[in-house]
Amino acid sequence: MTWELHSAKRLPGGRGVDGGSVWRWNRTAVMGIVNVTPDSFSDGGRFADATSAVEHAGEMVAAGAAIVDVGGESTRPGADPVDPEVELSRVLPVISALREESLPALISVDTRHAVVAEAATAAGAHLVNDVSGLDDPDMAGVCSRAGVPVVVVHHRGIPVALGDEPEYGDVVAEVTAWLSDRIAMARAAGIPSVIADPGIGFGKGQRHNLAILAALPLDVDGPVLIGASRKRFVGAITGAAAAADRDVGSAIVHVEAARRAAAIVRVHDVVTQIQALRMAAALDAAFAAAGGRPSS
Ligand code: PMM
Repeated sequence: MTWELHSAKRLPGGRGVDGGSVWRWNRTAVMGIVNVTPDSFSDGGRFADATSAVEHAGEMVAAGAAIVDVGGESTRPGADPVDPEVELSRVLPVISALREESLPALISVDTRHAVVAEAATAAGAHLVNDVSGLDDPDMAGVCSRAGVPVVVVHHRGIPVALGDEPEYGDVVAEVTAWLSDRIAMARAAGIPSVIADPGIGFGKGQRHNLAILAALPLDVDGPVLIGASRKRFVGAITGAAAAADRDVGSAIVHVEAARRAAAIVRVHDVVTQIQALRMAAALDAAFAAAGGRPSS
């Protein structure tokens, strides 16, 4: 499997074309999460100041992350929306510092606000990770003008309703159709590449999350990103009440997503995830050589 991202900007590790670049990869890439927020549900605000966020990003890249995702707004259930000015004051120093260090990884900005995406891409972010999937009417234009790829995330209600469990008729069909619409919208606006994310946990309960994972690879035109890291359904299934204790369960979800052609997995614990992906790839190769995996 080979995926590619196109950008008008130079991408670290990308091949230069027409002033821009193409970034190709053929093993599931790991995106490391850098939450520059005081109230993150998953890492409790440990990286809320720019210095520790930059250090943490560097460690994740050293451990094998190909992308670092810098976010300044918490999407945990019950979180208050953050003013874009505040969000910018959190993410810009981190993005600028990472660019100054010439970090050998793509820098993504996790935001649903076009003004934040605009300033972040001007400061050097290579990718926009939009958890609202282009809901902001200015977002598609901003990403198109910046010439950067975008991640569109399926959601129902951000951020306050994140924990709610809405009704779906056929969750896989509805999420797939919605993603296809947003991909078409992004392409029509001139965004060079689009990554589709079914939004694990975004207005979805355990059965919805599991149904989506079981339906991978989704029938969408483009690379798929899965972000299950430390989410509530992982805690519910494994019995790990504290978010920080959910890394093994999260890694297993992402290994299975990788087996089903997820192009990117978004994680907090890069070390555990990289080990799990490497081990799974070696075992899959060994099982294939021995005649396939046993069926259960
Ligand atoms: N989840 C969160 C935030 N950003 N972005 C993408 N593309 N996919 C996700 O599943 C996703 C995201 C919420 O989790 P966090 O607060 O631990 O970052």
